[in-house]
Amino acid sequence: MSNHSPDDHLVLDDFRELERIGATPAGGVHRLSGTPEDRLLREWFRSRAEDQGFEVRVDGIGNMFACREFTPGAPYVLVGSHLDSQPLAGRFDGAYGVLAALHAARRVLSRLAAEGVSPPLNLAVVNWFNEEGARFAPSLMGSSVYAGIYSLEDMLAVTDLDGVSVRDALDSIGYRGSDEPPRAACYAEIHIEQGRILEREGIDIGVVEASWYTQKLDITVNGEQSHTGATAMADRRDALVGAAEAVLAVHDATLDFPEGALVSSIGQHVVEPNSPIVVPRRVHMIADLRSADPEVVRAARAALLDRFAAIGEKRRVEFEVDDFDVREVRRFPEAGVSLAERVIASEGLTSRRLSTMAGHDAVAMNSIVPAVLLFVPSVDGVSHCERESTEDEDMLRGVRALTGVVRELLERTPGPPRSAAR
Ligand code: HGY
Ligand code: MN
Ligand code: MN
Repeated sequence: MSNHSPDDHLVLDDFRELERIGATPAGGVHRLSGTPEDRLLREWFRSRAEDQGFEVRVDGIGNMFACREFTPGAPYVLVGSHLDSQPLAGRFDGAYGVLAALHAARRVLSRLAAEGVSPPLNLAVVNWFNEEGARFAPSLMGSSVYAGIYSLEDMLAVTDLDGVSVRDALDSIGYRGSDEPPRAACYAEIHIEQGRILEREGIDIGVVEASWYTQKLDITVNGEQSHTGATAMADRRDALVGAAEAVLAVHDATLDFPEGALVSSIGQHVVEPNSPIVVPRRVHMIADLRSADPEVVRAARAALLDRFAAIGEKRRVEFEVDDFDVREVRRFPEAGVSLAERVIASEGLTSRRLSTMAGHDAVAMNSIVPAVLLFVPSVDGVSHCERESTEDEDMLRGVRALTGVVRELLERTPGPPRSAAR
């Protein structure tokens, strides 16, 4: 017999239902933005929110806000994460945070009713559009439009590899809304760590104090299309051979720095025309560079541009390289970090501060309002893969921590707006 309370069972039962949407045979999920799976996720979110008496709004980029007003005209404590996933990925990334936010909100409503209190701030649970940036780049898209980092029109015009636009994808699932989103006073999010620190140190909750510097390189390698059988080797200008050397150069760039200082990979590449009898004319690739220190990424980027020029010379191909999805290092407000530490300790849980290498909607929101980002342990530290996992007990501890943080935030925000908040 499990020692879970009926309320804990509500959380776990909900997660078991959520993980069935877009489930893959290998135990993961495949839930790309703007797909039929995304629509099912949104309907799940809407039904859970409306069951609790929240009013659901959908804004122009498909962000969903389950709103509860306590004080007319007051700004909102936003709490949430994302329901979209990477391809063939994990059940927990983002989805756990939305589930936890819905249940933390439910528990806070009960506490407020029991206390007979109507807080000065309002509450909204958020499902952000396209946090993952898998089908439509860049990542953190919905929260970045909300934060004014990207324009709505530019993001609606972004297309996937098949040429489908964000606008058409959202229209195809009926979720390109027109509601005015709630005005944020502050933001809270809980997420799986996607690293090994909490598990290795046996810590219950991570409190994020800073986010890494990250950027993408949009790389195009241009060669010349020719016959793989009839063209003399000396006459070939093979874009894929040049791209292959560039992939290794991006990976090996990390060797020029201390262990762990830089992480880099090329995760996506498209070969044209991708025929077995044609020497490739063009390869388009996206490189992801991240470091706690912006100077490390900048130095690696400069060295890579030199390497690409040398590879182009040697392989007689041309490189075009553009920067995008650049995210500066941002510190989370100390007032929010210490508020979270206090709440977590009052719950009898342990915590430690750490940085996030991965991007999260809280990183975008932290650019406009005070944000609090919490982590729960990841089994083996893996994520963006089907064996991604977090233990039930850790999920439940996270809901307890988030509930306490949201209850506190409804009384006071941890610091002033960071810029022109909505
Ligand atoms: O960008 C990120 O790190 C996130 O996983 N989308
Ligand atoms: Mn995520
Ligand atoms: Mn992710």
